[in-house]
Amino acid sequence: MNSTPDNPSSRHQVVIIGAGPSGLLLGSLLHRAGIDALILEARSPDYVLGRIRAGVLEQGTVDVLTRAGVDERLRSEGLPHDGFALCVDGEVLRIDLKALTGGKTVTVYGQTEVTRDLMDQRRAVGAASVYEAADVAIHDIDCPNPFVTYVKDGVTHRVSCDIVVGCDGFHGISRRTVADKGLETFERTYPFGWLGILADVPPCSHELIYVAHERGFALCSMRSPHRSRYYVQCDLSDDVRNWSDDRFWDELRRRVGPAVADHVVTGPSIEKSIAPLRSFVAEPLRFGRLFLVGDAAHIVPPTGAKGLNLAVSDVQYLSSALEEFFLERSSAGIDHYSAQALDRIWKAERFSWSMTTLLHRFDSYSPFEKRMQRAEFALLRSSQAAQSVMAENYVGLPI
Ligand code: RFL
Ligand code: PHB
Repeated sequence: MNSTPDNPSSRHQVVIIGAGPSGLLLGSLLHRAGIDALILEARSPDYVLGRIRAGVLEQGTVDVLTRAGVDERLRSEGLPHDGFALCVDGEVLRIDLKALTGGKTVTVYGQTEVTRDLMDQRRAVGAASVYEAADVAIHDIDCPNPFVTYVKDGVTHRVSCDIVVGCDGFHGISRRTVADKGLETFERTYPFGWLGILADVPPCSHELIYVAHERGFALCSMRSPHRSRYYVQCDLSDDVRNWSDDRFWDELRRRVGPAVADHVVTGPSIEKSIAPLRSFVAEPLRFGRLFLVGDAAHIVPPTGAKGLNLAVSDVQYLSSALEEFFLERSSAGIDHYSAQALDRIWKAERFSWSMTTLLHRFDSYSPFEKRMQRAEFALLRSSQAAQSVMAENYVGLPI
């Protein structure tokens, strides 16, 4: 998988830190434009592919993946969804995405598969990647010739470049590198997590079901007609070891109610994990020659299925800006990147926060706040305008 020479000193136009979906997609779009980028990833390819995360792709995301030339499997295996269901205290409301948005839909296709398709493409074109790169550090971003150092197999490498892009996720080093350079952060943590399981059983419904129940939120999702993804809201302090498969299935069935529970097919889990929920935005997204992209810059709670989709819109904006920079010698695009991406990021943050607030059980809520949650759902049930706003956001705002 490593495809860069063992030379400890090299030069590339762009160094991308992180080979998650953001880094790989940016690498793909730049390669297609003839711009040479090296990707440095801390983990192994198998580790990266082992992370089970997002599952819903907006049409805009599918369009960008198509432009990157990685849409073949997505088109044959992705599941188009015209709507989803909200089930609040036993009452069901279907959000008809297609009717409410004038024909737009979403595609269910796992982040793991997107990453695999991008990795396969990168390997096939022979573009440079270094996996298991340790101690990655970014230097001189205020100069036109920044450089990045890393250690591989005990040897320190130095890569000089024109541009560094931090695609290294929430815990990466890129954002930390600029923490004392005027970076401002905005954050909300939520007092609960999502316990998720993956199981090779058919989904309980052909569409996703988001459930608000007095015992807590639940989500019925899928990866294919034979693979289901389910989540239940859990305590932040909880541990997956407290959750046998039987306990998970029992809890899920209680929350989804009898009508749906009858269709839940149970089976052994093949993955089980707890994810905390967080809203987070860093501003700005550019520091000299360093740009922040995807989870390195922002986090949304998964309730609106926006994390991966936002990463893709960042990549779309930045790849166009870098094409302008390298091919047309214009800085207009890179100067505009931060403001352009943040405009869309904040709208997705708002949507993810509002879906999270609507559907979860907050132990600290007063009776008034609980009535507000109910009133929000009552408005949705009675107002097509309210449903349209939800649908428009769910299918994705324009990129
Ligand atoms: P990623 O996927 O975190 O990839 C970052 C990559 O950078 C590497 N890295 C480093 N490499 C070199 N040097 C360093 N110092 C490095 N530090 C880190 C990491 O190993 C990794 O390979 O960020 P990216 O590419 O921006 O992609 C973003 C998406 O992954 C993310 O938005 C979504 O997965 C968020 N998310 C979900 N989004 C949804 O839309 N629906 C979901 O159901 C959903 N579930 C999730 C999620 C994120 C989770 N995380 C981050 C805890 C569930 C979880 C558990
Ligand atoms: C998923 O299938 O993992 C998934 C789907 C929709 C969400 C979050 C996660 O809102």
